[in-house]
Amino acid sequence: MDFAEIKNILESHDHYTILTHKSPDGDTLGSGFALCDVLRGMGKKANVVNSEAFPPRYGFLFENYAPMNFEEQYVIAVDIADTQLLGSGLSAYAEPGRIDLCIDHHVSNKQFATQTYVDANASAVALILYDLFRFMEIALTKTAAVCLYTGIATDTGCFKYENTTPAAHLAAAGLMAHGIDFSGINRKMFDVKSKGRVLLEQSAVANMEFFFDDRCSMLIITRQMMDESGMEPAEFDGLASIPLQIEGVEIGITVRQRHERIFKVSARTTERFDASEFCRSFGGGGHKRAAGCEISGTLEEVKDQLTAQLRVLFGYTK
Ligand SMILES: [Mn+2]
Repeated sequence: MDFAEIKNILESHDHYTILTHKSPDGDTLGSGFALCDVLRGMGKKANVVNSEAFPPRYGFLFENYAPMNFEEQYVIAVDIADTQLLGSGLSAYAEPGRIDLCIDHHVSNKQFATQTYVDANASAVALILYDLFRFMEIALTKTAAVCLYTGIATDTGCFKYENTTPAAHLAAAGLMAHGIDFSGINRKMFDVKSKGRVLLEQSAVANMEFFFDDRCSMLIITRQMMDESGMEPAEFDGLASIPLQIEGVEIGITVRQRHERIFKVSARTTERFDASEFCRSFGGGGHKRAAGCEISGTLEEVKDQLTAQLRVLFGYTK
């Protein structure tokens, strides 16, 4: 698929539903609302949907958005590598043939849609859309510029991660020219934390565990800790970057309890290890430096499984 084909699709259909992934982040929401804004600007009807309510933390992306009433004719998924990421609220779309087009940047994309555009070198789906809209010669609204900037900024960790490319900076520059409040966006996305979040970080860091001569650190967040923090789900974003902040750590693991015996594992790595490969051994996936998977069992069993795999990776024999 190329941009000309996507342009043709966006021009020739109407009544779009745009799907975003569960536990939504800045890229899926920024991409979804930017695409919706552009489609509506083209005179089309379009809505953005998520498995749950849109998190208030990202409220500035959809403050001017109201859902439209129409019969859906075309379905587009953004930033969704696998139908499992649709979440229970959108699980009906997981049936084959329900999603017409998927625009994504995950190497691990499962090609579940009728047509798929994947650019694994793109820092964010928002960057793909920025380039697509330029190709289509669309004049972006300020709303769309805010959404696309947020998608690129959040997926590159504020232009710090290894996936930050010259293209990401050029797009950010182009979007800044729309007069967006980029410093306000970055403050909201990267600096401001709720009191509950700071207290949760504090207790999680105090109990952080280290393995293999401190080359691996593990942050554990239990249901009880989450309940006590009073945080909304979206506020848990970014916790996974904490273990790798420690000097000498090459693999940072964050284990978050989803249910009694189900744990969501996030891996962050330095250039020495492939996080995506590590998580694939547990049925997950993602990017080279950042990936995730789910493991079931008790916390101790999950930790044992992880350390066994890490032992192999680090080349420790006993
Ligand atoms: Mn993304």
